[in-house]
Amino acid sequence: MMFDKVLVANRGEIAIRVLRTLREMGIASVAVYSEVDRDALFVSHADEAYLIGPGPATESYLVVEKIIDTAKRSGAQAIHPGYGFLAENATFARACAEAGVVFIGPPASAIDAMGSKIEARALMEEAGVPIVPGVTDPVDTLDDARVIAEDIGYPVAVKAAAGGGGKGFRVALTPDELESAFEGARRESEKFFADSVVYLERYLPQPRHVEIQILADDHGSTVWLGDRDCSVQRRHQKLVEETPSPVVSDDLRRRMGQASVKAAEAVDYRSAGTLEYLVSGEDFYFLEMNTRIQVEHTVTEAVTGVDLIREQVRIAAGQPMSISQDTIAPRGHAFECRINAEDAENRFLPTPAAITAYREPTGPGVRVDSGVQAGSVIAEIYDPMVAKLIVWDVDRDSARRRMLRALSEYVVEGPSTLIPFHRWLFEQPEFIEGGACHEELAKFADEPTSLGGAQSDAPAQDGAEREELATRNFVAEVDGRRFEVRLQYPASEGGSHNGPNPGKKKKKRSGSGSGSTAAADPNAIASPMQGTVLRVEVAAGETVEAGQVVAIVEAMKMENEVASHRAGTVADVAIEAGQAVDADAVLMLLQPEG
Ligand code: MV4
Repeated sequence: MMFDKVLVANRGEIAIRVLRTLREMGIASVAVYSEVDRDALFVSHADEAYLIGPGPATESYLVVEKIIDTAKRSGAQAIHPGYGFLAENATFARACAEAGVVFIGPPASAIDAMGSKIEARALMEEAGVPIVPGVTDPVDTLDDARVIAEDIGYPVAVKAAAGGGGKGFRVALTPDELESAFEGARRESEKFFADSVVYLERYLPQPRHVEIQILADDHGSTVWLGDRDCSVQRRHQKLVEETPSPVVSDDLRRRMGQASVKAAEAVDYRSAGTLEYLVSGEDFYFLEMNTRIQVEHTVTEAVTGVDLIREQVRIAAGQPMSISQDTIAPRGHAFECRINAEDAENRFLPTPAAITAYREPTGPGVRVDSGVQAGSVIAEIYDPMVAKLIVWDVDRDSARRRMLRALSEYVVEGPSTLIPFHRWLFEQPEFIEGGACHEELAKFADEPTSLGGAQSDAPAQDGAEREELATRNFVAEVDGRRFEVRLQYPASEGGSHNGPNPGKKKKKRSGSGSGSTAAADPNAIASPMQGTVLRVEVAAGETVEAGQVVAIVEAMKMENEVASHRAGTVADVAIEAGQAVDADAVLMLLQPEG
């Protein structure tokens, strides 16, 4: 029996994505929203909506009882969790079952089985799915790690058992790097997952990240729906996804698909799921299984024509899926660009702000899955990924050009977004050739970077002189010809609609908390960002090499290694572990050179 009413336990673009399918299926929908999301776009896409608490997700979107109570109160028979929040929470899946509400997702046992990366590796090995060479048991001590690493052979990867998506992932290229990789992975895992269990794998140099979409129903059918290449990542954050992978042969793809079906069957999987692999040449190695609908499911939908959310709902209602392996026929090529409210030119830092003007691209082969509109406020407390731009065309290069066309139509004013970054990336020769763009992305590692050229909204500035620029577009007519004029001015001079305000005083940079700023002192090692000092790696009097890590600063739950910009002797350490620092704050001083 199909559901009459379904609750969507999520927010933003994915809530809208699910609500759209529910409406198409004739199923009444229920949204839940936090106080911060009262005016959010997704709420208006639902038939009913319920306030579930304050902004922080731990007090709203993550509170199992509130979500289940709301489902009961509204008469919803099932809950779709989207991705993130409660999507891969086995306790939530079980609580739903106990409350007599259907969880639109896999069985709790399958979530559990894939939750521990170590257990998943053992299960997959048993099922005949190739895994990255390494151990399938926890590695408890550094001494054990040394022995195992020699056995696996360097370079080795140290990974958190509870991890995934790169959290608690460290690499030791040589034995002398093992201690810091081991301790780093442990510490990060403890912090994120309250679990310090780690394991060791061979580190594969420059692999591709290729995943396989699967669907499984209660009627004995498990199918795979092609691959997605997610190799363009920065700090384990995916930026662009595409299908089919430009580096995967038809034979490799078929082997990966068949292995993925075996993998799903081994854990008695139901619903939509994704098998992540590392690909190197014609070989593939299981990394992890994501037991949810993923952000990038859209590119699979674009080439297969299958509505994956609709299949999830059908499967959860006990129906057979509407497709079979021999009716799945991917056609053409699709790309997805994540439109994050982030500034690529400033280390991809989030740019929460109100959207003052907004226009989405449209036209042939273009899909926008967005959670925002003009007037929306992008809140600091939620994910900065606010929209996805998906294009389809008959082949990769046509799709790439179509993406550039769509990006050029996309207008977002207010926050900085990744639109200028994607316009730059999609023109890079390495990207055009289907490369993973490791070097192109490395440019954006630790310091402000200019995208250069006319594409950028904020062109190059001298490092020390750099100041945030605001942009206003004007139209000028000269001799009856129309010109679009982009005016840029220091953001500190006022961002009103009237443009620059010369009367306003310049905003002072930095200041409180951590004392002096590095400005242009060649002897100062500065914090690249506002954050908290986790560790200080050197003491006054020690000599350091250029590039040596001298401190670790945590910001937005990321550990950032601060390296010395030159060789020298530490004259003075200005900070200690636990201390809050501003961006550009002096962490330590080197003795003057010469
Ligand atoms: C690896 C790896 C190399 N060897 N594991 C893990 C989480 C995901 N975000 C990428 N992960 C990797 N795991 C072993 N044994 C390299 C990566 C990796 C990566 C892989 C493909 C494409 C881009 C990547 C960027 C960073 C890390």
